[in-house]
Amino acid sequence: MAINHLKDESIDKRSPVPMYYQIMRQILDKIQRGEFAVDSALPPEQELAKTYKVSRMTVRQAIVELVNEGILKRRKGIGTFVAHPKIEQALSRLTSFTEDMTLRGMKAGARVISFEEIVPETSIRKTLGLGAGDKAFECVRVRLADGEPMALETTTLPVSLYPQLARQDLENRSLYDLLAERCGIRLDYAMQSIEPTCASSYEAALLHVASGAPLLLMHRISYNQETHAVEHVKSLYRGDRYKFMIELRRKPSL
Ligand code: 16G
Repeated sequence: MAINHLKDESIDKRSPVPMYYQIMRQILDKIQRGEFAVDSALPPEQELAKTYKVSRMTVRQAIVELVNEGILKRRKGIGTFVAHPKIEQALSRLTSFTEDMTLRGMKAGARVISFEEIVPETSIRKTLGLGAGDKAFECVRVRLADGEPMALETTTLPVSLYPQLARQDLENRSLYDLLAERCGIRLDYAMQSIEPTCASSYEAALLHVASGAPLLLMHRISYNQETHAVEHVKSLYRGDRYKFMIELRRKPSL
């Protein structure tokens, strides 16, 4: 469904706010008001340029910014569309991907890309409390929500904790369910970092995004009730599909 033609919109050319930025905000506002509906096509650049009385270059810059923020989505050879709102995820609880998706009424999936027994790199070995020659399983999975790739996870698990773990155990299965049911491991807490990064061409192909697209890189180390590290996970979440929420409370004394 195409979006109705824009009404004449005005841009303040003398404002210190760049023109492309003003256009961005106007488009964003239309999306928020539902005037530009999810999945509908944005009017062509030429038409927007005419409406805002600016060059196509300026319009393009506004669109690129909105694409980078995940608000608009380009479909090759078809056009630019209003993207689905990002998945909002709280960072205050230790949950699994499966639990997060189920909570949203989405179906969680996992496609195993590789499953190997390795001697992990030094920093991961130290984190997991492994000795020099100690082995771990390294499993790379693409995590899917209703069949759409959302994240790429590299999970490292000490072999001694999960001796019988096999590749097929992790195909479309929840690791946390498996750890609880089969190994009796109850996770207690985790330390997690989050930082921005860009998709390499390999990661981009697996996540169905453009090479160089923004991603959120996370490292999680999860501990059991005996404070032993039981998993190290490096996750790459799609920046165009995810938004992380943190609740901040002010201390009464402040
Ligand atoms: C989440 C965790 C990941 C964990 C996985 C287990 C982040 C950044 N990562 O994706 O560390 O291994 O859940 O999910 O949140 P599962 O039980 O569905 O396999």
